[in-house]
Amino acid sequence: MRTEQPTTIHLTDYRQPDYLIDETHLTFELFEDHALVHSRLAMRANAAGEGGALPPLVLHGQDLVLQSVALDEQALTADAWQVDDSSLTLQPQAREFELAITTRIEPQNNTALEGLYKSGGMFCTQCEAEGFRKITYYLDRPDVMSRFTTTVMAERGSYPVLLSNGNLIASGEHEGGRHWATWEDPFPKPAYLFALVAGDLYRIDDSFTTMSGREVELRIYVEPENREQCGHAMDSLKRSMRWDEEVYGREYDLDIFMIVAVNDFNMGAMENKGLNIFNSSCVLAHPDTATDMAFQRVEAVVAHEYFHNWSGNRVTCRDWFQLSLKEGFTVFRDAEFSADMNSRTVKRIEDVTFLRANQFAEDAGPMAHPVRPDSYMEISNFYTLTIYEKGAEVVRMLHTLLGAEGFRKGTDLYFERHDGQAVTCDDFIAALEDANEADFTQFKRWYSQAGTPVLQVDGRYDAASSTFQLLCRQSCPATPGQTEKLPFVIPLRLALLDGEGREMPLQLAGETQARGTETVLAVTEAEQLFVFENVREEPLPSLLRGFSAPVKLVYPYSRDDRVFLAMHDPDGFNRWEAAQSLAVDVLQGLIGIHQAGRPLLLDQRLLEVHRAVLKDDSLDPAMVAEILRLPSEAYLVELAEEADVEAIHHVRDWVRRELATALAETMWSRFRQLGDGAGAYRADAESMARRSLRNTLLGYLMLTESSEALSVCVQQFVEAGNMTDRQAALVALVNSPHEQQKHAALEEFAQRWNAYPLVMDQWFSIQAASPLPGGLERVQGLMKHPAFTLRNPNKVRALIGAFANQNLANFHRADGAGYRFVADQIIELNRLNPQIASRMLTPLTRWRKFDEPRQLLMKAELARILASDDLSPDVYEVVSKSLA
Ligand code: B3K
Ligand code: ZN
Repeated sequence: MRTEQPTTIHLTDYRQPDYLIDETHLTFELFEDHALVHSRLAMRANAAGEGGALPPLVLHGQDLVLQSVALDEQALTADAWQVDDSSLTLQPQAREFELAITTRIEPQNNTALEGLYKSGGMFCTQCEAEGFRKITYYLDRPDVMSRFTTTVMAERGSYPVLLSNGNLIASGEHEGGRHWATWEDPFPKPAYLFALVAGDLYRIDDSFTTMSGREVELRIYVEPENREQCGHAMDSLKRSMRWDEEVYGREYDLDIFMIVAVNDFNMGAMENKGLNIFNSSCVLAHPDTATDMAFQRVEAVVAHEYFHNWSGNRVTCRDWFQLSLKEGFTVFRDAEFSADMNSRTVKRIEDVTFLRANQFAEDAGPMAHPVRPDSYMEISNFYTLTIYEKGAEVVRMLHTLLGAEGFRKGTDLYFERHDGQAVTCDDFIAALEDANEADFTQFKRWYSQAGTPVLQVDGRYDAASSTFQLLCRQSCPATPGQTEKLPFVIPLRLALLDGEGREMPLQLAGETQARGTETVLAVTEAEQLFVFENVREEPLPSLLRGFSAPVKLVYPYSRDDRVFLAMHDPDGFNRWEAAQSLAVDVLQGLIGIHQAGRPLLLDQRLLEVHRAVLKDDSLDPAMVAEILRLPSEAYLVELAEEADVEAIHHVRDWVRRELATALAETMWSRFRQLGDGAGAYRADAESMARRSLRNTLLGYLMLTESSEALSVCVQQFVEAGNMTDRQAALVALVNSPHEQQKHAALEEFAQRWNAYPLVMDQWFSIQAASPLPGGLERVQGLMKHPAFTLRNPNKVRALIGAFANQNLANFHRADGAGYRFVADQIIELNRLNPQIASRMLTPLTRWRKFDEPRQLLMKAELARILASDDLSPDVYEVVSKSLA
C-alpha cells in the first residue's frame, strides 16, 4: 500500500507514450507460495519523440520484487536502474531494444483481488484498470498495445487447466508433475485486457457459426460442482453473438471464446480478450438456485462483456478519462440487447428507476463528475454510475437524434476507422458526425459538464388560434469544480393527447403538414418556445417519452392529469411514469402531513389507478408489477431537499398497507388467476412477468396480516418449484411480524442451501435489508456466521452493502450506530481490498441529504476513516472529496 498522499491526474496532462511495446512474451511459473513472472518485451522509441536524445524509460510497477533486468540480452547491474514503489526507470541505448525482466509476486497473499491472485484453489487475474503493474513492470496504459504470447507453468494435479488470451499454440510436461501451456493472442491489446487462469475446472463446450461461416469454439469453465448451472450463460452468449452481427454487423474474430467463473471478484465480470473472467454470480443460473432477476443479470452481463470485444477491445480507450467511450457505449448496447430479448418497456422502466435513484444522487453529491472526467486520483473510483449509466444515456440520445439507421452508419464508420486503435470520446462523436453530416459540437457538453439538468416545461393552449405553446427552460446545478453550465442538447420525445387519450397530429409553426403523432424536439437553448398549430382541442402533453434524456422534467401536471395519463397514455413507459409521479406526489404530500403530526389520509386517486391497472388484463403483468411497486425510499431521499428517513419509511410503509387493505379482494383474485398455469419453470419473459406480478401481490397481501396470506406464503416457501417464488415468500416472511414462521423459514433455507455461496448471499441480503427494528444487531450477528467473510466481495455486498444501501431505517438510526458499524468495516476492508472499501463508502458520502444531527454523525465517521492508518488512495480520494 502506498503511504504518501495520492496525486491528482489531469486529462490536460495527457502525453503520448515515449516508448511502445510491439511484442510481449510472458512466462509465469506458479507455485503455492509465490510466482515468478518472466517478461521479454520488444520495444521501440515512439516515433513522435524522434530527433532528440532518448528519454528515460519509466515502467509502472507496484508490490513487485524485482529479480533481474536485461537489455538486449545483457544483464544489468542494480546501478543501471532505479526502483521506487510505483516504477522502474532505466536508460535505453538504442531506439529499438529487447527488455527482459523477472519479478516475484505472491498471488496467495493478494487480498485486493487486482493483478494475479488466488480465488479458492485457482489462480486468476484482474488487470483493468491498472492491475497489470502488480504482475510485472510494464507500460501499463491503454494506448500501449502489444501482441502477447503467454506461457503458464504449474503443477498438473492442482492446476490441470492453464489458460490465457488467444489461441493455444503449444503445451507439454515438465518433470516433477508440472506442465505448461503457451497461448498467443494475434490482436495487439493494452495490458488491461491481459488474463491468465490456472485451476481445476470443469469445461462446458459449445460452438457458434459466425455470419461469414467460421466456427468458433465456446467454452465456459466452472468449478466442477457448478457444471449444471451454465446453460443459461451459454445460451445468452450465443444470442449476444448473433445480435451483434445483426444489429451492428460485428463478427467475432478469434477461433475460441472462453468464460471462466470465479467466486472472489471485485465486480461483475471482465472482458479480457478471448478469456472473459466472471464473478460466478454473473454466470451461474439454475431455476432451483437463481431468481429471475439473476437470470436476467447473467444474460445482460454475458452480453455486455461479449460486446466489449468490439466496443472496448478492437477499439479501445486512449486514456482512462475516456472510459465511458467503451463503458457507456457497451451499456447502451447491452440494454438494447436485453430490450430485444425481453420486454422493451419493462427494461427501460428498470433502467430509469435505477438511474434516478442512484446516478442522480451521485451527480448531486461530492463525487459528481462529467461522463468524461477531467481529473482523478484513483481510476478505480471512476467506474461509476455516471461513466456507465449516464454514459449509456448519452449514447442513447445520439441514437435518438440520428435514428437507428444514421446511428448504425456512424458506428460502422467508427469501427472501420479506428479498428486496432486507442481513441477518445471525441473520435467516437466525429465518426457519428462524419457519417451523418451532423454537428454535435453543442451536444458534446454532455461529456464535459456534470450534474443532472432540470428541464422545466410549461404548456399554454390558445383556442382562438388553435395553437399549443410549449415553453422549455433548462438549467443545471453547480457540481464540484463547475459552477456555470452552458445549455445542453436535450432530445424531448413527446406526443399531445386529446380528451380520449388519443395522440393528435403534430404540426410545428412553419411546417406545411403534420409530422406524425410523436416527435423528438431538440431543446438547445436555455429558454426555447415550440408552437404547435392546428391543435383542435386543449391537449395533455405526454413528455420525455421513453425517458429521452437523463434530466429532471418539471411540468405543472395536476394529480388528475397524472391519473389520466396513467390510465390512457398509449405509450407504456409514460403510463408507468405518470403512475410513478402520482405516487411520488402523494407520498411527498403525506410525508409533510406526517411531519406536521397530522393524521394520514390516502388520496383515493392513487388507489383507483392501482385498482384499474390490476384489473386490466391487456397490460403486461410485469408492467402492472412495476406500477404497483411504489417509488423506493432511496428515490424519495434523492428527491428530498432534506430527507427525513423516518418519515419516508413510515409513510411509504403506511401507503403500502392502505393499498393492500383497500385492494385486498382485487389482489387476491389477480393472485389466484396468475397461479393458474404456473406449471414447470420457464425463464421466458412471459413467465417471468407472471411471477413478478404474483410475488409483488404476495408482498402486499402479507401486509394485510390475514391468516390466509400467511398460510399461502408459508406454503409457497415450502413448495415453490423455483428460487424466484421461494425467495419472494422468504422476503415476505422475514419482513412480517410472524416470528416463528420467519425463523423456521430462515433456518430451513440456510440448512438447505449452505453449500451454495450465491444462495447464501441472498439469505444474507434479505435479512440485511429488512427494515424491522433491530436491523443493525441482526447484521452484526450475521457477520459471525461461518458463511460470511470480509474477503469475499459478494459477501460484503450482500450483508454490509445491502444494509447501508437498502435498509435506510436501520442504517440511519438516530444514534449513529449504523454509521459507526459501516465505518468500522470500511477501515478493515481498506487493508484487505481498497476497491471494495471505497465502494462501501458511498452511503456515507451522501451526508448532505440529511438532518443536522445525522450530518454530524456521518461526517464524524468519515473523519475517523480519514484519520486511520495506511489509507489506500481509493478510500482517501472518496473520503477527502466528500468532506471537502
Ligand atoms: N471493464 C470491466 C470493469 C473493470 C473495473 C475495474 N475496477 C467490466 C465491464 O465494465 O465490463
Ligand atoms: Zn464494461
